[in-house]
Order: sequence, then structure tokens, then C-alpha cells
Amino acid sequence: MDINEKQVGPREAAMLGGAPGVPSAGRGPAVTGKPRQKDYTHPAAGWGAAVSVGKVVAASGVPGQAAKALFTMNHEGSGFDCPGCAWPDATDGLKLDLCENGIKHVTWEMTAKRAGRELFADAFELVGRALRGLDSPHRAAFYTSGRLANEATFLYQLWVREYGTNNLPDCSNMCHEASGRALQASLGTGKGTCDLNDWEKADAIVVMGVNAASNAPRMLTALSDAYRRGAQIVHINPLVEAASRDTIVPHEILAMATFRPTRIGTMNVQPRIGGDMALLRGVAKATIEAGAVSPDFLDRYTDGFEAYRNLVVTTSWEDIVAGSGVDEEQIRQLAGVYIRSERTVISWCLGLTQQEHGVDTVREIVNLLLLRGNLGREGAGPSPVRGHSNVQGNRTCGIDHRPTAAFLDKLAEVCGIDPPREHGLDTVATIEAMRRGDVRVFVGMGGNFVLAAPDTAYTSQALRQCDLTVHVSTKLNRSHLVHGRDALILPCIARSERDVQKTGPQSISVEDAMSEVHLSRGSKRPASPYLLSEPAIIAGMAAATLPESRTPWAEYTDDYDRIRDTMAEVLDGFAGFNRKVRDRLGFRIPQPAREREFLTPSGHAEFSAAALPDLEVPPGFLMLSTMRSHDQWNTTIYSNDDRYRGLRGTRTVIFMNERDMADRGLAEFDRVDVTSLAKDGTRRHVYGYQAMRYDVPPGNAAGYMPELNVLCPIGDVSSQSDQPLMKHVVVEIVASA
Ligand SMILES: Nc1nc2c(c(=O)[nH]1)N[C@H]1C(S)=C(S)[C@@H](COP(=O)(O)OP(=O)(O)OC[C@H]3O[C@@H](n4cnc5c(=O)[nH]c(N)nc54)[C@H](O)[C@@H]3O)O[C@H]1N2
Ligand SMILES: Nc1nc2c(c(=O)[nH]1)N[C@H]1C(S)=C(S)[C@@H](COP(=O)(O)OP(=O)(O)OC[C@H]3O[C@@H](n4cnc5c(=O)[nH]c(N)nc54)[C@H](O)[C@@H]3O)O[C@H]1N2
Ligand SMILES: [Mo]
Repeated sequence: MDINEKQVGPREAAMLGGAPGVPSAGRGPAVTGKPRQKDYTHPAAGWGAAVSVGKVVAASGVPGQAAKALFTMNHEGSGFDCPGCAWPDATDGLKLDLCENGIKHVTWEMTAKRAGRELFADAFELVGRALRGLDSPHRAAFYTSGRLANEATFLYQLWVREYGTNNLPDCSNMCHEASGRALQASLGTGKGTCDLNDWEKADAIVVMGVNAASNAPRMLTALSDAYRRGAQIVHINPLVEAASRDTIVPHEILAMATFRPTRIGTMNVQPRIGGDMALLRGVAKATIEAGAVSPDFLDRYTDGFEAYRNLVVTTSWEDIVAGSGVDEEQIRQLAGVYIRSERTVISWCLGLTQQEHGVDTVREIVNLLLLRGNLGREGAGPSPVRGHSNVQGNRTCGIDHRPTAAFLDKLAEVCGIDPPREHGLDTVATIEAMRRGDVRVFVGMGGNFVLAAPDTAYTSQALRQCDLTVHVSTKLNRSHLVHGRDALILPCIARSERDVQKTGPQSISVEDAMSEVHLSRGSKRPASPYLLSEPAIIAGMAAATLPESRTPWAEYTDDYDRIRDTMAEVLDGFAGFNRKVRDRLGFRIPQPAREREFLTPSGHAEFSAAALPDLEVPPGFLMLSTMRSHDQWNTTIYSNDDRYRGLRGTRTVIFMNERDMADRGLAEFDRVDVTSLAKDGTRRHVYGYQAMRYDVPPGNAAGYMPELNVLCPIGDVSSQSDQPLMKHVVVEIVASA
């Protein structure tokens, strides 16, 4: 019996793909017919995307409303912010700058199912009673998925801290925790320093570890513009993804009519999984060897360059080539691109962060940028691609299990509460605490915790041990079925819907990946007149939990301007929030690092000098990365197809190098069993996947989340960021018996 079955029993193990001899089904629609793979040779976006959107809008069951919603999405001033990704809106506003996946995301949110008033009547009291009954506030944990708007976020953390804990795990713990920590250590800010204008001015854009065509489609517009003005665009990815080829930009109707694609890449580099840090070091080495550094900048603004240079000079090309999986000649070519560029932007996403050495890798990006002063000037700098549409705003507004003393002091002073000072639990620590019985109440503000978190069987067991689980959601999902002794599913108003409170229609605000904050107002009639907004639900739970509270919960709900007034006093850069956020394009949170003011202990940008990681796997094992398909939004699966990777009809595949397949005697779509090897030596299995030939370097493999989360061991987190190693799963792949 394997680890999955021991934890969840044979029936559920079969559903999770962990039953020997039973082919895994995946989490998409029922599979019919045989899967197919044919390389996708058309440009990304364009007509393929348009056809796909038409199908989704029709299938939403509310085509008229869906079409109307699409025309108000991302229109500054009046519309609502696309709840899809965090890519900023075009600076000149009002292009039809939507993407196919944003559209699928919005229409999927619209459903014909309804919930009535009676649902909320007892719910708040149940939550309040359960929380008041715990012997310590630390026995509860409060998860946030990155969809929560700024105002609701602020209320949520206020409730949790007034109640008495910093147990605020969030999806960012699985996403960009490494980026935040790295940028904080190097530059004294947890965020990137670039905006879209910088993307428009860069001579070279380096895109690392992101599947842009699927997950940040509006980046394609920026890349094709950059290509047309002659910028160099380098894609660094073990998989050659569609974004590195051609695109037809969605709003360019003429290009769509004439099928005239624009190139969106000038160079592809294919490192081994986890090899980015060694690759970056190689580029730094060649840059230093060529004497192409900026001594004045280094002198004036940085700290630790000498130590870094010594480390780079003594790192051998042999180690760099072995560690990156890229040959010296190509690394030198890449360095040539970097050296010839006056202004360089380096952008990255999960391929770099969900690794053991994620923090070191992001710091190596900064090291490389610092060498040539690519920081705090136009067209240059680090630019992480954030995930959820407001994941960055969540952090800004207080979702942090490790809050700073300065933030807590301010919160105490302005809100008259006594927040706890000890750090709280992150996502993985919360799961482990639930499993031990130390956390008894779990609240999820959005998200699909059981499927998004690592080690599905373990996490299921942990949630089932709770006294109470509460989910505030716009859509039903698997987490609603894997619950504690008592369970609440509270539906809420979605971002595309009208939110009317006592003082009239309300707007909420969000922050995009480039620190721009703007208002968002839904226009669609809510699914039911009895639905409550997220701020109203949070305030209702808070008032029931804290009967003595002097926080004006009801007033906050009546008028979100009141929430913003308090936020303006607590949060740095939010003075005049209510006024500034009503500007046509919103406002930008000040970024000291952008002005070359570094809030680090030394007052300078800090070089890091970390050793290259050891990526060796035991003989016969492969390194597997989990990722999204084109037709999914995290745990929401739209179909079994992955258009740009040319795959149709299945999700339970393992992308493998041809040579690794031959070594195992595997032909295309042969069934395989996959076993992961945890740091602690335990093994987890999925059965009856299908092997698929793909352009990945030998020794590397890939497959889809959330199905493969079954294989991600709960204890395998980075010692640098505590992030689960979702792009670094050591696996053994054998032909199914
Ligand atoms: N349509 C759509 N959009 C989304 C999402 C969605 O699910 N659907 N999710 C949103 C969220 S929350 C996030 S965080 C982002 C995620 O956006 P991505 O980071 O693009 O997400 P993944 O699909 O996990 O893709 C990881 C990419 O990294 C590459 N990769 C894997 N290992 C390595 C490595 O070691 N080095 C390098 N250089 N590359 C590697 C993979 O080949 C893949 O291209 O997208 C956001 N946008
Ligand atoms: N193996 C593996 N696992 C991963 C990753 C990976 O790359 N590999 N990526 C990780 C990353 S980057 C992330 S961000 C997490 C995602 O983790 P989560 O954020 O927990 O998951 P989602 O699938 O985005 O959550 C979708 C659910 O959120 C609810 N929802 C949607 N919109 C709203 C809203 O406006 N309000 C409320 N209240 N609820 C809403 C709906 O009920 C929907 O079913 O997954 C992580 N898990
Ligand atoms: Mo994410």
C-alpha cells in the first residue's frame, strides 16, 4: 500500500491517481477518445484564441451578460479589473487589451446557481463561537488567495490580528515568496521596480521561467512591440514555449485578418530545471571578464561587489556548464546580448521561484543587473510576473505571516488594537499544524486550498481533522468537499458584479504587478440579491468573533471609503488614498529602490554571494517540474487541451525527452507510473499517466498541477523561502505494469 492510500483510503486514492493499476483520470472534463499531440505551429493568441473565447462565452450559459462584462473589463475609470492575472493595463488606456484567458476566467465566474439569505443567518455566529471557544487564537489559521481586493484584505488582517494571531498563510507562500524575500534582501523592497514604460524602453528583455502565452498573455503585446523596435528578447526555459515564437496581438484586428504574425523572441536558451542560477552566474562571469561593468554605479550604490566578483571569478566554466545545462558558447552569446544592451529588464515567474534555491536565483538576477547599473533608471530593472490579480496588493495591505514591527506599531496606533508580535504560520506550516491537531479552525478567503497545496492526500487528511472549516468563494470547488467536523461554504459577490451597500454602489481597489493601484467596479447584477460582499462577510465574522471590539465593522461595510481612510493612515504610500485612487489611472505606490534609495541595512543595493546549488538526482531519476496548461486557471480546469504545446484530450501526461523515453522502452503515450522521492526518503505515486515526447533537456520532465500535487512531499520546502518545491520534484518513471 502506498502513502496516498494509507492516508485517504482506496477510493479517494484512486481519484487522486494513486491506485496501482488504475490509469489516472485527471481533473479536467471526462476524457473521451485518444489524446493527440501535434506541434503548434501557428502564432500565439490571434484566431485560435478568438475561436476558443467564443466557445467559452457560449458555454457560460449567460452569453449576453458575458459579452457585456467583457466590454467593461480593464477599461480604466469605469470598468472592473480583470480578475485573471496581475499584468498591468496598457498605459494609454482603452485598447481592447483583453486576453483569451482573462475572458475564460470572467465567464467561468458567471453561473446560474443561487444561494439565499438564510445561509448567512447562523453562519457568522457559528464562526464567532468556534473562534471564541479555542484556548488560543493561534489554533486558527486564515488563508488568502490572491483575488481578495485591498479593502477586504485590510479588514481581514485587522480581524485576524485583533483576534490575536499572525496565522495568515496565503497563496503567495507557494508563488513568489522567494522573489519577495530576495528583492527585500537585495534592494530593500519586496517588489519589482519596473513599470510598463520600462518594458517599452528596454533594449533587451530577458523572460525566465514563465509560460507567457498562457499565463501572462498580455505580455505578448509588450514583447511584440519590443521586437518591432529592434529590442533583443531572450526566453530562458527548459521547455520551448509558444511565447518564444510568434504572436498575433489580440487587439490588432488587421494583423488577425491578414494572419501576419510578429516575432516575440530573438533567442531561446534551454537550461536544465533549476539551472537558471548557474546560467546567470555564467553571464555575470563573461560580463566581468569582458570588463563590461559600471564602476561608478557599483561604487556609489552597491555593497559586496568585491566578494561577489571573487566568487564569480573562481567559479569554473565547467561548474557553470554542468549546473546550467547550457554550453559555454551559448552563455557567452547571451552575455553578448546583455553587454550590448544599454537598458535591460529581467522578468521571471514560477520556474525560478518554486525551487530550493529560489531566493539565491532571484538575488543572482539582481547581481547581474547591478553589474551594469540596470536599476533605478528608465528601461531597466527586475520585473517579476506576479500571479493572482491582487496577490501583490494582499501583501501591501497586511497579509503576511511575518509582519514587520513597524507595520504592527502603526496598526496598533491607528486601529487601537494590540496585535500579536510573534510570527504566524505560512501555508505548509498551517497544514502541518492542522495535521498535528494544533490548528482547529481553518478559514479560506477564496482559493482552493486542498488542490493548490502540496501533498494532496496529506493536506486532505489535515483539513479533515479540523473542528471547523470555512470557505468564502465565488465558485464551488474541491476544497468545499474536504472539510472539518463543521463546515461552511459562504458564496460572495464576484469582482464583475455590482456591490451596493448602505451608502450606495461601492468600488474596490487592486494593485497590479507593477505597483499601480486603481479602482475596480463591477456592473453585472449579482447572482442573488441576498449575496454579501467580501468586506461584509469579513465584518460579519469579525463582529461575531469580537463582541467587545471597538472597530467600526458595520460602518466599514456601509462605506468602503471608511476602510480606505483607515488604510491611508496605516499603510506607507497610501496617504490621500480615497482621492488618489479616483484619478483616471489610479496611482503608483512609491518605490524607493526605483529612485536608487535602498532600504537595506547598509543603505546600498546588496550583492549576494551564494554557492551554486547541487542539482544531482539519484541514478535513474529525473527532475520534474509541475506547471499549468493553457486551458486552466490554477485549480480550475476548462478543458483537457493545452493548445500551444499541441496537446489535446488529456492532462495526465508526463512531458519527457525522447532519449529518456527510449531508455525506459517507452513509445508515445505509453502508460507510466511515477514515484516521487522526498527529502525524508518517503515515496508517493501516481499510476497510469502517459509519456509524451517533448523538447525538454534529457534528465528533465514536466506535468500538470494540480493533479501532480499528489507527488509534492509536504516536507519538501525551500530552506530559503519555505516555498514548496513544485518545480523540483525528484521522480522515477517506469512503464506501467
Ligand atoms: N491562464 C492562466 N493564467 C495564469 C494562471 C493560470 O493558471 N492560468 N495562474 C496565475 C498564477 S497564480 C501564477 S503564479 C502565474 C504562473 O505563471 P507561470 O510561472 O508561467 O506558471 P507555470 O505554468 O507553473 O509555468 C512555469 C513555467 O516555468 C517553466 N519552468 C519550469 N521549470 C523551470 C526552470 O527550472 N527554469 C526555468 N527558467 N523555467 C522553468 C515551465 O516550462 C513553464 O513555462 O500565472 C498566473 N496567470
Ligand atoms: N504543484 C503545483 N502547485 C501549485 C502551483 C504550481 O505551480 N505547481 N502554483 C501555486 C500557485 S502560484 C498558486 S497562486 C496557488 C493557487 O492557489 P489558490 O489561490 O488557492 O487556488 P485557485 O485555483 O486560484 O482558487 C480558485 C478558487 O477561488 C475562488 N475564487 C475565485 N475568485 C474569487 C473571489 O473573487 N473571491 C473569493 N472569495 N473567492 C474566489 C473560487 O471558489 C475558485 O474555485 O497554487 C499553487 N499550487
Ligand atoms: Mo500564483
